[in-house]
Formats: sequence, C-alpha cells, structure tokens
Amino acid sequence: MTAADWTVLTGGIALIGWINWYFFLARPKAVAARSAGGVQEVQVVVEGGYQPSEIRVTAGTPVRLLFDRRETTPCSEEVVLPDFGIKRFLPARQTTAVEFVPTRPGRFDFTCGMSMLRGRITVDAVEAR
Ligand SMILES: [Cu+2]
Repeated sequence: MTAADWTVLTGGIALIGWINWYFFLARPKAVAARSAGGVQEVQVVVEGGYQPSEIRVTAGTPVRLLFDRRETTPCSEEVVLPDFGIKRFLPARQTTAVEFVPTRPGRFDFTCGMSMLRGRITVDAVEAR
C-alpha cells in the first residue's frame, strides 16, 4: 500500500471511531437545576433542540422549566413531558414556564410534538444529594 492508501485507511478508521463515539457514547453533561424559592428552576433554550438537553433535579420538590423558544420553526412549537401528563404550546420568542413535581426518581424524556427534539430529566432520590 502507498502512503496515500494508509492515510485514507487510518483517516477512515478514525472517522468511524469518532462517529460511534459521537452518536452512541457521548452524552451531554447534565445541568443541575438551581433552587429558587423552593422551586428547582432550569432555563432551557429551544433552538434546533433543547439546551441543556440533560437536566438533573431532585424528587419531591417542584420543578420549573423555563422554555426560552428562540425560533419559529413549527417543529419545536410544542413540548411534551408524557410522564407528567404535560403538553404545552411554546410561543415563539417567548419564555414559557412548565411546572410539575417529580414524585419519584427516574429518567423522564421530554420531546417536541413529533418526538424529534429530545431532552431528558433525571430525577434523583432526595438522599442522593
Ligand atoms: Cu418536532
């Protein structure tokens, strides 16, 4: 094999490794809610996805997610938290508060109306903190 062959081969292997890491292993770091007057509050920017998309809260304390929607694409106009029975319209260029009380620990996904944009709320048991 020539040097060019080796370059292509190792480049290809590196790319495959990176793709596997990116899509299957790398999870964004969870953002812990901050406490504001007895409420666990997190601001979530809605723009082509949810930022942060991984949120950590503690069970038993009310949670307030402030969805700051910075786009007009119909995809993100609705946010759904199926485990908490929440389906909310998010007006464009506004912040919409979604409140609920996580009663038990676990992992709970939230999505847009078509389940394309995804985020996850990890609820820790009180003792875990
Ligand atoms: Cu969508």
